[in-house]
Amino acid sequence: MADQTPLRVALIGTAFMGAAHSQAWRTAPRFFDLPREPEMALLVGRSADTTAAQATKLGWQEWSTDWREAVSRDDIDVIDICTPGDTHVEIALAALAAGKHVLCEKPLANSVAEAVAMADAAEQAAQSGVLSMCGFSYRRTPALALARRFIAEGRLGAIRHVRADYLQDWLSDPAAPLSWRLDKAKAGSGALGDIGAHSIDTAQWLTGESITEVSATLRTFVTERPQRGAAAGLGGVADPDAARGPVTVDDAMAFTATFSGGALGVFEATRMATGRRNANRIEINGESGSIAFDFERMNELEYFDGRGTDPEAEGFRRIVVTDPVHPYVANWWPTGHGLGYEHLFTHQMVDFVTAIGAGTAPSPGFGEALDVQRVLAAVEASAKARSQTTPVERR
Ligand code: SOE
Repeated sequence: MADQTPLRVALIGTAFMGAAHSQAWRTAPRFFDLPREPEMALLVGRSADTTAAQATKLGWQEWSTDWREAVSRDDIDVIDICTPGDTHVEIALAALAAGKHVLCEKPLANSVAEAVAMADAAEQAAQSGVLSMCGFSYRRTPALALARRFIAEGRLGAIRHVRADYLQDWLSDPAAPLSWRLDKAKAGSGALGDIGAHSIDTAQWLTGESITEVSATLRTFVTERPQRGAAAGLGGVADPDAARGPVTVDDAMAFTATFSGGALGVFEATRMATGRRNANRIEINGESGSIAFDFERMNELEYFDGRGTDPEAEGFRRIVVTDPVHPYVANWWPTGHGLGYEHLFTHQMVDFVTAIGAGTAPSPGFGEALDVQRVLAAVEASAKARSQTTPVERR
């Protein structure tokens, strides 16, 4: 008989992702039938004051400032890692060794070596039924899940072009402060790993193909910034009196790629595209059709069916992805009422808990997340080598 005991969760991290995951753990069992009911047992953070306040606000039973407590307690089943990348490997390895299921935020780690260690540990733990997943949350956007279904059904035919650009602007202002996302030691990389990793994962997941080679450029436009004062929004507010410090990651990246099926990929990610708030966009052109998506219009998917019999009426059509026939949508609102960013995380918990209940591997597992990590590393290596750069001749 299926295990119907509650699934007791400890979440590590109290900031943006900690809050997003908290609402998801709370909401998932209220809107979806889950094999086990998640219980929000323990919230872990660095500062006692902040963690206590967030635990009350977000609905956690207990709080702690020591993640090792979460890993060593017998009454915890899941460790949910929402901390900066430099801490992922240590927490994940300890949690897997203690027999806890692990959900880890993206990118999986700060280096390929760390990601390999995590993927190996996850593979070994899976043999005793301990499961792990990486939080590439955009996979849970109904419109993208629909796009994947279309591609898997063969509607687009062989894929020729993948064009993915993830554009944000929260670092456009040179006075925006330093935060951990600008520190290579903590974040691993900048726009590349923070948001480019989403595009890489989405592209490989949608097409079912992997990126086999890249040619890349990384750019840092603002090399020094004021130190962070108070927390607010994504990066916090600058402390006007503090000394400035170095930005050690990329502000923007661009690369071309080859996919295993032969498609040509063009990727761009930046947190300095003024006016683009969270434009996570992807367009895929196949021999018989295309899809196009922009997260700023997340409830819509553009679809071109080139196999039609009416050339006069041919063109992209805008599918409003809010019908019960669409992925994840049936459990929400009446047709046309739309979903938001937070729903991706709710769907992520639904998929994770469903896999735990069924004892099947959740996706993306750490192995798939390692594939993304390898692309991030190749992009950095290519940008450093500049092997493909040819100067333009000028008179
Ligand atoms: C910041 O760029 C950020 O919060 C990313 O870290 C998230 O992964 C993305 O979903 C939104 O933007």
